[in-house]
Amino acid sequence: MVYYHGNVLETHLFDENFKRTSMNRQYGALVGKLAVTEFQVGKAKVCLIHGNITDMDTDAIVNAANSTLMGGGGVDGAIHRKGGPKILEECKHIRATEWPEGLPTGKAVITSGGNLKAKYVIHTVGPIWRGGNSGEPELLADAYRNSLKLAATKGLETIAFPSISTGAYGYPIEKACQIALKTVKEFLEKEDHIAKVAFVLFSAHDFEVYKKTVKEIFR
Ligand code: AR6
Repeated sequence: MVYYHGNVLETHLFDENFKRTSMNRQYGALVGKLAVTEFQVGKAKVCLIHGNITDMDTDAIVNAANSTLMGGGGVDGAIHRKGGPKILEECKHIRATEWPEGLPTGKAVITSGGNLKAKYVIHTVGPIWRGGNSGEPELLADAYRNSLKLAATKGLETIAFPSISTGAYGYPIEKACQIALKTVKEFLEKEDHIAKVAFVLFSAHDFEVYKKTVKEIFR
């Protein structure tokens, strides 16, 4: 079933044949998840996916890391577990050469994807939520913007984001989601090298919040 809300194409993957054919070609391993919502910004497609980012076969997936770059829990742990030791080795090299004191909040660096389907992992550090008056919105926007800039600089065309800062770092999902969507929209309006941005939401609740917010921001 396909629905249009303005420029938002909403596709519900309830039909088995549809799942195996057209969505399979577009989203590969991701089918089998509940739903994908897709919309257009300039030449780029932006989609919302309820799923696991480590399954993505985009050029890059983004890791919600911490400044040590040495791994952790949440999406960071999942990426390192599935991607294998090569990613950590490259992170150690980045720490030793570029960022001996740790990667500052809002910055981004890139490693290979190790054993992941994605060719690269872009590691960024989102802000820890401290009530909203400690520069959190700007720093969260920086994390998205710097990840996109790095992808564009490397000539990458497809990139997948998790919901940065909304797990262990405690950023309220409704507020973080607005920033994530606005920052990506503004970036894509100015930059035409990126062809697809996916937001991969792990929980059904986060996916619903993104679906609701996308209709406000992209109406
Ligand atoms: N795919 C997509 N999203 C995921 C996955 C996954 N496999 N696993 C978790 N999420 P978090 P943060 C979602 O805590 O808040 C780490 O320990 C999760 O549901 O991973 O930026 C780092 O090392 C949540 O919505 O990242 C840092 O120390 C979102 O990813 C710290 O946590 C972000 O949750 C960073 O905290």
